[in-house]
Amino acid sequence: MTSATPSLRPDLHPLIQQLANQIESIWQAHLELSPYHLPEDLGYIEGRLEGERLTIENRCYQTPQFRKLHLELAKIGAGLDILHCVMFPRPEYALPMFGADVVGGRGQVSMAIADLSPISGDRTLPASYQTALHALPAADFAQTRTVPAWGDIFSEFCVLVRPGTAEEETQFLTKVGEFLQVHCQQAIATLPTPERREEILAGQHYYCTQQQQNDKTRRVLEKAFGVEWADRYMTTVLFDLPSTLV
Ligand code: BLA
Repeated sequence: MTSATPSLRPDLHPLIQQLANQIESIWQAHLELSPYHLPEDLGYIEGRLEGERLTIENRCYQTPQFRKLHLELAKIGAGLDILHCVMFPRPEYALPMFGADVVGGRGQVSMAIADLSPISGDRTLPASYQTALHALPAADFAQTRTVPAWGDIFSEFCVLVRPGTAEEETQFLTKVGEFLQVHCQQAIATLPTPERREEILAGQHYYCTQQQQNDKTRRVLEKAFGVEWADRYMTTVLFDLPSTLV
């Protein structure tokens, strides 16, 4: 899956480059990827934030189990590098939402989060996920970060940290790899449950509306592209609500 668009990757923090490569190679190894088309002006975007250049690069795929796999890389001036990734299951599959966000730059990562977030009516992960996730080696980070108020969507397995050393950056990379291996293996073994569609859609709606309340993301996008553009981007690209008609 190569593309002719310019790539931000070599300019980004090494952890972000490694995560991006790992995410795409696990997707390619486990899932049947086909293209997913974003609104045409939103694939590769350039703006300006307080005189600094903001560049966003999006990669999107779909698969039989996932309506959208989204990997986004962004660079703001020389100091801020971002990786954002969400896997949106199709509403026929009672699968959790995988999400990751890493914010870094100038040699340091200030925030790294990865989770498999439940979307079922009782807000718990499927039993098979719980078993697989409990069996993973425990990660140990010196600095965990406080979950913001809108973060009630995250599971007990959520890793939200400020990795302080190269060893902790590697640990985060490993944890994301483990989450993705579990998720892809579980997803391809899961049968569709169309009778749970309403419940699944409601869970995905709640996840997206909570994520849309992340003021830190919104502020960065508003400063670079304006209030209306930021709102459109957050609600149609980052956290679009699945249509109830599809
Ligand atoms: C935090 N997200 C942040 C921060 C910035 C962004 C600047 C603050 C970093 C810090 O405090 O050190 C910015 N993130 C962006 C931008 C984009 C982006 C501009 O993705 C896109 C262009 N966010 C997600 C996903 C999750 C997520 C999928 O996109 C989780 C699965 C979480 N981001 C998340 C959380 C915080 C954050 C929990 C910390 C929020 C806080 O402390 O208030």
